[in-house]
Amino acid sequence: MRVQVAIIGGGPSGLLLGQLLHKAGINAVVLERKTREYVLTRIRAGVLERGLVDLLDQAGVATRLKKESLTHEGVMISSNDDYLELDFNKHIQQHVTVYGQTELTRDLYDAREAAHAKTLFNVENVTLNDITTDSPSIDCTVDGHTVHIDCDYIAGCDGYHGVSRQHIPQDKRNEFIKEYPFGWLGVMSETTPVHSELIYSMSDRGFALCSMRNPKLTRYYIQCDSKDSVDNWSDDSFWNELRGRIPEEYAAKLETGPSIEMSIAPLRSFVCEPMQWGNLYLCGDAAHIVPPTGAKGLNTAASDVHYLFTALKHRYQENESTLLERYSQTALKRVWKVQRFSWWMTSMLHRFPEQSLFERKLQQAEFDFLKQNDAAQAALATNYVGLPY
Ligand code: FAS
Ligand code: PHB
Repeated sequence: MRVQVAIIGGGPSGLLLGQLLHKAGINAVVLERKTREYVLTRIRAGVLERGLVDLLDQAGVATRLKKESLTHEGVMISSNDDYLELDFNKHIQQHVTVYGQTELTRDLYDAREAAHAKTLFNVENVTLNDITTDSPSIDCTVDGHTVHIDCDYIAGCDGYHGVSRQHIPQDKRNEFIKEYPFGWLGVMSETTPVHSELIYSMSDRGFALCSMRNPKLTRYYIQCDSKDSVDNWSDDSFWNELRGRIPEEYAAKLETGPSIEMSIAPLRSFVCEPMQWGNLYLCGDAAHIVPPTGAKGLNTAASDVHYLFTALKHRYQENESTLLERYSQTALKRVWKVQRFSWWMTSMLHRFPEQSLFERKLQQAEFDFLKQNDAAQAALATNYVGLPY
C-alpha cells in the first residue's frame, strides 16, 4: 500500500488529523491497534476548548456536537464550603463546550467510514522503517497478515503507551516526567448534575470534580491513592466520599445512582522533546501527558493536530517544508504553557500525602487570592478556555 501520510493510532488525534487531511485531498491511512468498538468504550475527556470545536467544524464533523453539546460560560472552584463562581465572560468573553471525547471519537469514525477513508484495525507488530530518509515505511500485521505501507510522512498518534515515540533514538530524546502521588477515581452515572457548571473542589479530604456529559449523564471524580483499586469502592462509598469533598450546599442536593462506569486514571505530567524525528511527527498523548485537572489532554492533542495538518497542507499545496521543519518547536511552545497550567491547577487543588501544614496554608492562600483578585481569575479563565494556537 502507498499513502502520502500514515497515521499510527485511531484515537482523537489520529482520526482528527486523518479527517482534516482527507478534506484537503491528502491521502492517509489510520492504523489502530484495537477495534472501533473497543476505542469507543474508553471514557476520557469532557471539556472542549474553542480551538478543538473549530477544528471539528473545519473537519466537517461538528453537526451532532452543535446539537447535543452544552456551552459553559464559567466554572466553580471551591475550598471546603467556600467557593468562587468564575465567570469566563467577565474576563475574556469566551466559553467552553461540554461534549464527551467518546462522542467526538464516534463522530470522527462515522465521518471516516462515510468518506471510505482507509482504517486498519487490530494492527500489531508496528515497526517504522527509514524514518530519516525520503521514503519511510511501516510494517505491521493485521489479523495475522503482514502489511507494508510506503508513505511520505508518519504521524505518531498512538498515545502514551504507543510505539512511535520509541522510534526517536533514545540518545536524541529528552523525556520530562512528573508522577503525582495520587490518581482519579471516576464514576459515570445517569443522574442529574449537581450544578449547572463544573465544580473543581479542594477539601481537607482531598480533591473532587463534578462534571457531566449532558443534563442526564454525570461524570464525577475523586482523588484517590495512586495504588488504589476500583475493587475497594462501592457506589455508596464513592457517593459518600464525594459528598464529603464538595461544598455542603451542593452535597445536600447531590443526586446519586448506580455507576455505569467506574475507573481509576493515574496522574502524570510528561513531555517528549523533540516531537519529530526525520519524517515522523508525534501528536497528542504520544508526545505529552497532563494531569486532567485543567481539562487539557485532549485539547492539546488538538493543537498539535492543527500545527501538523497546517504544515502538511503547506508542504503538499505550496511544496514548502518550513512549517514541517518547525513543527516540534511550534507545538512545544504551547505544550509547555499547558503543562504549567495543568500542574498549577493540580498543585492548588489536591492534597499531597507528604505535604507540610505550611504547604497546605499556601494552597488555601492560592484559593483566597484567586477568589479576591480579578487578574488571577482572568489568568485562570484565559488558560482554561484555551490559549490561542
Ligand atoms: P489516545 O491514547 O486517546 O489514542 C491513541 C490510540 O492509539 C488508541 O486508540 C490506541 O489503541 C492506539 N494505539 C496505541 N498503540 C498503538 C500501536 N502500536 N499501533 C496502532 N495503534 C496504537 N483528558 C482530559 O482532558 N480529561 C480527562 O478527564 C481525561 N481522562 C483520561 C483518562 C485516561 C485513563 C487516559 C489514558 C487519558 C485521559 N485524558 C483526559 C487524556 C485523553 O483524553 C487524551 O489526551 C486523549 O485521549 C489524547 O488522544 P490521542 O493522542 O489520540 O491518544
Ligand atoms: C470530564 O468531564 O471527564 C472532565 C472534565 C474536566 C476535567 C477533567 C475531566 O478537568
